[in-house]
Amino acid sequence: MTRPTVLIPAPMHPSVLDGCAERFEVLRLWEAPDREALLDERGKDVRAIAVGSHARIDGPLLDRLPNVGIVANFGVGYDSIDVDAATERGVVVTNSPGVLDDEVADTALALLLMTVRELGRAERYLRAGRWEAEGHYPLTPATVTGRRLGILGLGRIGEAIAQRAETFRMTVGYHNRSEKDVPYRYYPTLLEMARDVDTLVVVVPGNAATRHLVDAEVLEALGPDGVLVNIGRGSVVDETALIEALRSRTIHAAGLDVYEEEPHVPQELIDLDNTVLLPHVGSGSEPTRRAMGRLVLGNLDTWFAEGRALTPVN
Ligand code: NAP
Ligand code: 8YV
Repeated sequence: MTRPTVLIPAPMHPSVLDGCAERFEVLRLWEAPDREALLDERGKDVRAIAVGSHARIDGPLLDRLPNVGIVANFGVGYDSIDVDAATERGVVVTNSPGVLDDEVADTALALLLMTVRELGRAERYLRAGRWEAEGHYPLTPATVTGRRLGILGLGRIGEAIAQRAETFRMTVGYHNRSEKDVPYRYYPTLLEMARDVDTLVVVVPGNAATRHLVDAEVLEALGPDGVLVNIGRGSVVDETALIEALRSRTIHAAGLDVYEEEPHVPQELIDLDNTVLLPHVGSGSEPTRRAMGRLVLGNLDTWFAEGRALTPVN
């Protein structure tokens, strides 16, 4: 029996590459000497796409793959996929929700602790021999216990962050488009929440509706004790406004895992001493990435066996 053909546009976790190779005929587009020729010659054979590394999947690409039925994304965020274009062409898009919530929430809390308690800087101080030469690292002006946390995007990951924040004795509020049945204060607007909290954690999806939701006005409302953590998507925060707010101490500090133009990180953010910058590692452990990979393979298996997907988004 011939095996279905799956297109993989960009490198993915080895567990997905190996799993696909066991099940399907795989076209590894990024390794093709002539990608256009591969798409021209084999496009009509492709029945599924497995995609990671935030590779762009759009209408013009889908038009070259007339028999594709499913795009299985490695990641819960699917902002690199034009879902409307997929839906118009009858293509199902899937993501990998749920299996990474704890990892990403842990990273968000780590980022908050590192930012408020300056732990990265303190470690660099020790490694540079300055403890012995100059004495104790300066006391941090702020502390984590008792902070007033506002979560922009109380979804799966947001709730895992809220649970952790409670154990740090923070008060928790949130802003979503709709109120949830949770024991946290709901703010109908982001601005109202920013005025009321001193810590803003961003964990909404990146899309046209969330683009630059965190702008100069929101940062001003967060205020001089304010700490911003972005573990969601870079596009949600106006990076130019953030740099200015950090430089002028309109807010106290920021801890970031995601950026507007990844992997580019503006030099201004790197030069500032009130930033903690991680290279999009929120879900980046082997166990969690393997769990995400199993969901990608599970979606493909279920699609080919039963004509349905496990975690469709359209
Ligand atoms: P989720 O369960 O769908 O939660 C998203 C939340 O955002 C929902 O509660 C939703 O509530 C709210 N929301 C959506 N659009 C909004 C808007 N325009 N204004 C205000 N609130 C809005 O998603 P999740 O699994 O928690 O993941 C969230 C995002 O985290 C992903 O999309 C991804 O971009 C990011 N992420 C990053 C990493 C990393 O490595 N840094 C890892 C995983 C995920 P309403 O629908 O009521 O508005
Ligand atoms: C990964 C993520 O960095 O799930 C997401 O939305 O941002 C992260 O888990 C990514 O998707 C893997 O390429």
